[in-house]
Amino acid sequence: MTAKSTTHSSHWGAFTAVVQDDKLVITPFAGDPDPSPILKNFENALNHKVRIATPMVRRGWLENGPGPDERRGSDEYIAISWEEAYALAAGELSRVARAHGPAAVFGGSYGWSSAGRFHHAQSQVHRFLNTTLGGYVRSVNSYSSGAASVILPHIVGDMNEIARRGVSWEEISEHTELLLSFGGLALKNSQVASGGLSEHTERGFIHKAAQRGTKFISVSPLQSDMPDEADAEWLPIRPGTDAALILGLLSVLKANALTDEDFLARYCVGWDKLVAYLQGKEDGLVRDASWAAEICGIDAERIEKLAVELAGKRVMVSVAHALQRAEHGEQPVWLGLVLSAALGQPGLPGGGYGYALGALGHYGKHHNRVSFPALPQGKNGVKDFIPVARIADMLLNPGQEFRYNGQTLRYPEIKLAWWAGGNPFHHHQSLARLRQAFNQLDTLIVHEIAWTATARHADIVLPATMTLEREDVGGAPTDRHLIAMQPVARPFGEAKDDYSIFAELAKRLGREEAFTEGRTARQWLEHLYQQMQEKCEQQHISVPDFSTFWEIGQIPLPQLKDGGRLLRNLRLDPDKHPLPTPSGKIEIFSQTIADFNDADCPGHPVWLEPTQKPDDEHPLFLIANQPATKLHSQLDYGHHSVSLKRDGREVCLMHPQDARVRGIQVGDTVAISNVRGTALASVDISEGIRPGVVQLPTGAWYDPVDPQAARPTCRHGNPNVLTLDVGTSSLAQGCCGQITTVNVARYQGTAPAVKAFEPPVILTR
Ligand SMILES: Nc1nc2c(c(=O)[nH]1)N[C@H]1C(S)=C(S)[C@@H](COP(=O)(O)OP(=O)(O)OC[C@H]3O[C@@H](n4cnc5c(=O)[nH]c(N)nc54)[C@H](O)[C@@H]3O)O[C@H]1N2
Ligand SMILES: Nc1nc2c(c(=O)[nH]1)N[C@H]1C(S)=C(S)[C@@H](COP(=O)(O)OP(=O)(O)OC[C@H]3O[C@@H](n4cnc5c(=O)[nH]c(N)nc54)[C@H](O)[C@@H]3O)O[C@H]1N2
Ligand SMILES: [Mo]
Repeated sequence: MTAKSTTHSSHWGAFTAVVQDDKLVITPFAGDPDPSPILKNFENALNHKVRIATPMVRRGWLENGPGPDERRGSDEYIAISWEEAYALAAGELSRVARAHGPAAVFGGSYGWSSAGRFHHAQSQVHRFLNTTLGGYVRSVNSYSSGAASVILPHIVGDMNEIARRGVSWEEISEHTELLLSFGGLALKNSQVASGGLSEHTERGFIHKAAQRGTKFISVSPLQSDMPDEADAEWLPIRPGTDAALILGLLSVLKANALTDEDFLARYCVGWDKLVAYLQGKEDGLVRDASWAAEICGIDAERIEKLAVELAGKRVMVSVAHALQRAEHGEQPVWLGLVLSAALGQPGLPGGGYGYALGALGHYGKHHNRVSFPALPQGKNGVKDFIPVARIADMLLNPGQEFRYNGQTLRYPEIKLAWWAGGNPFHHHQSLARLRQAFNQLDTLIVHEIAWTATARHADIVLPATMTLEREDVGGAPTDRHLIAMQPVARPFGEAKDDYSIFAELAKRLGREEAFTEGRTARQWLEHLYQQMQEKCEQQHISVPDFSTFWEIGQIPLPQLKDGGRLLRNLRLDPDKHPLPTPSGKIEIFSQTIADFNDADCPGHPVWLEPTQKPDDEHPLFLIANQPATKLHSQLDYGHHSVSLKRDGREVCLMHPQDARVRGIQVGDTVAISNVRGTALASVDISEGIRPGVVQLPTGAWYDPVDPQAARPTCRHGNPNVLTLDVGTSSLAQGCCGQITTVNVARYQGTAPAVKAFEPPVILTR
């Protein structure tokens, strides 16, 4: 008998899967024009030795009870039964809640988990803590767009409207004459979208636009950030200096009377204040092309020429998420908008500002008229929160004040953290500091599919099923297909899905009904589907019933073509469609932000010198960007990810000049170091990176030689041992993981073997 092929979905694409002769065979969704190679990471994932088979408790925690402990990250684990695990976890949660209240529980649980919308682990944690404890300390914003999501509402009124609901690829391919991209439009990034994507269309649209005559210009330290199809001009900028470049461009436009003064007067406020700053009216410093060239490393003549080239054309300006994941990351986001406004482009077909276009497969897509509902999370009665990337600050400095979006807030005192569906030892900066922070906790509880570094720091580890082992519904508001995610394999070992784990825990806390509402996982899927069906009916959209949907595996959903509507409507009638900003216009100057009085984010965009700049000891910039071979740290042990490592290590990229002076050759192992630690990586050498810059993608599982070291060495190549754990500014407190400074040297002797995918020592009783 041949096994039945099932439909499924992931953040990197929809597919069908079947187990044949004990091998998992994955076939991309038939309608996908450009499927992602990341699908191959599933092939060996189901039974990999690094998966977690049973619940585990950390030895030090079991022996000594809850409390701060330096052994987290290097301790042994004891395999226990589910009954024991439920008793320990429910007991500890009750203890902490009784002794300290729900405001001592951190449930932010940031992370991408898997594509299924019901088993979305982070939503499950939130619902569990709300329904059992009445709340928890949460986190706001994201590692993706920490700075942008705070600044954009102030200056244009809404982030979503100019990012996910921005000008569409379709419109760009038909109308745009020049696409000026800061940070590129890498296809490695747009192959991913949360909730899944059934069609990868970016390559096709970029090709179509280029064929029609769109000129692409990529401002980025890495040439490969722009796909070959764009046939782009590459301006290799010094990392972290785009704000200065844009100020220079604005100066040239103004000096040559190339700005659209009508647009600036009608639809914007504060241009005069920015002009005064450009001309040095406040401080005598003129921010012209030569000033900018000095900072950003692009010739003054090229800056002058670029400004002139932009004027009078249908121009789209895009700014990648990456630029704002750095000190003062708010500024390039603000200035990208100002540049498009100075050119008079917002609201014109194929023109204006596309924040994060190309960074994810959601952007530039049309929106579904109706989307699949999210799992309701209940009500959180705790008011304390942190900007998501301030986790280590919170754990290390309880009670300390911090600034955020004009407010002065205080870090709560956390005793217990609960994490499911995220990997802080992937996503956070300065990992030695993060370890110190987690060591302050009484208890860390983690649900994971495999022994990530986060699981290795947990006190109670609960083994979760991976997506292929359960049923769910995959879909994104920007994807034309809703996918029935049918199980392909039985759960690994004793793994259970996050919902079942929480349902059992809720039962022990006397809150089962509140958490489950009496539904099994399948009944929740039917319930959520039915809600969508009702919304469809109201809009006269016909969709089949749940059982038919499940049988056929996928259904198409009708879409709206309303991308870019916010600025188009503003242009149509600013009185009828004012922006949701205080002035109703684009805020080149924001009185609100000015009144916050934070020197690191004043009332109009500025160039502020970062602390992270090369010096004698750290002569090179490090770019720590998204990995091409996987999503974040997920399935790093998968075939595709492993096949592109070398000696089991992540590969970094250097310019030939930088390699030559250090005696480094392709394939050498190098030590990338700074005051915070060292990452070992294998080297590739290419002219496609700006001299003075090294690139090491994120995603290699943290694998410290000595986990307790103050300056750890990661033998696998995780760049977050090196990155700096500070907020972007007092305004947004976003993550600054993208850029730091380092030294690079050839590794002398035999480099230690990578052990990231070997489980910790497990004792059985
Ligand atoms: N230096 C630097 N750092 C960065 C960035 C950068 O540019 N530079 N980028 C940042 C960005 S934009 C982001 S979004 C973050 C991403 O950070 P994360 O979202 O935390 O990274 P993931 O690897 O996706 O973590 C998801 C985890 O959930 C687990 N998982 C998957 N499915 C399930 C499930 O069903 N149940 C449970 N319980 N677990 C599951 C996976 O095994 C994995 O460990 O990283 C950030 N970190
Ligand atoms: N394959 C894959 N795709 C992904 C992800 C993944 O993990 N894997 N993660 C997804 C997620 S959650 C997010 S938020 C997005 C993130 O989207 P981004 O943050 O935009 O992605 P990155 O790859 O980190 O950065 C894009 C490029 O910006 C360039 N860059 C870095 N610093 C600067 C700078 O100062 N100036 C300029 N001009 N350019 C700079 C780098 O060369 C880098 O390759 O990606 C998504 N897509
Ligand atoms: Mo992200």
